[in-house]
Amino acid sequence: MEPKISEICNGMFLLEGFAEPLALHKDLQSVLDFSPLRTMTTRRGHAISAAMSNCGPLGWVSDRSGYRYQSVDPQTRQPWPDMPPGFQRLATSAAEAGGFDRFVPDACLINCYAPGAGMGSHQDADEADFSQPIVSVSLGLPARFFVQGKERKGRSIAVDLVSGDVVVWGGPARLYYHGVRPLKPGYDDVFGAFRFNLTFRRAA
Ligand code: MD3
Ligand code: FE
Repeated sequence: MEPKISEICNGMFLLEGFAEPLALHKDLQSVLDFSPLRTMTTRRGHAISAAMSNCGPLGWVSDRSGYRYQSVDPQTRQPWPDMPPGFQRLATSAAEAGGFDRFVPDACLINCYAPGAGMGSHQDADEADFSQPIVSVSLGLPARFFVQGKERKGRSIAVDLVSGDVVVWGGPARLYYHGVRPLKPGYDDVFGAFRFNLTFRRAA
């Protein structure tokens, strides 16, 4: 399938159908067999509604001490599982399609949304170098994503993402506030009653 590329706003590129959900499903399953999905909490002790895990050299974690990237899974006390080569290739080629050459992610955060789960407006600002893009891959149930801008106020842009869609965020959009509306129930032939999102980053 010929992927369709559009620039939604400053540096935010939507690559429709760029990823192959069935191929990613197998790799995702092996990663989650090693480092299972779990509920993380915020510094204040509130549960984050998306279940999370990671693969690659660094993983994003949140607990009573706050947010950070670390090389060891706090649950298994082992390094996070390797980033599958198919994940790396996808992230690098999607970034290139968005105009970012030689993107090599060192972190892949896996978010899993059940119906009703969402993500409030936030910035991704825990990484070392904001000139590096972020690549996100949507799998399973569709979701409505929203983007605000440099500040957490005003009108937001809505983007509906379906399984296989990839978004590349660079330039000004890299630090825009964004979030995910609560997921509607449904069923996906590959991923069942869930939405998964893979977020590839250069954290260090
Ligand atoms: C816009 N996840 O994990 S991915 C996150 O669908 C996160 O699970 C959402 O936001 C999800 O932090 C959205 C899309 C995304 C990722 C990074 C961004 C959008 C972004 C960084 C800057 C602006
Ligand atoms: Fe984010």
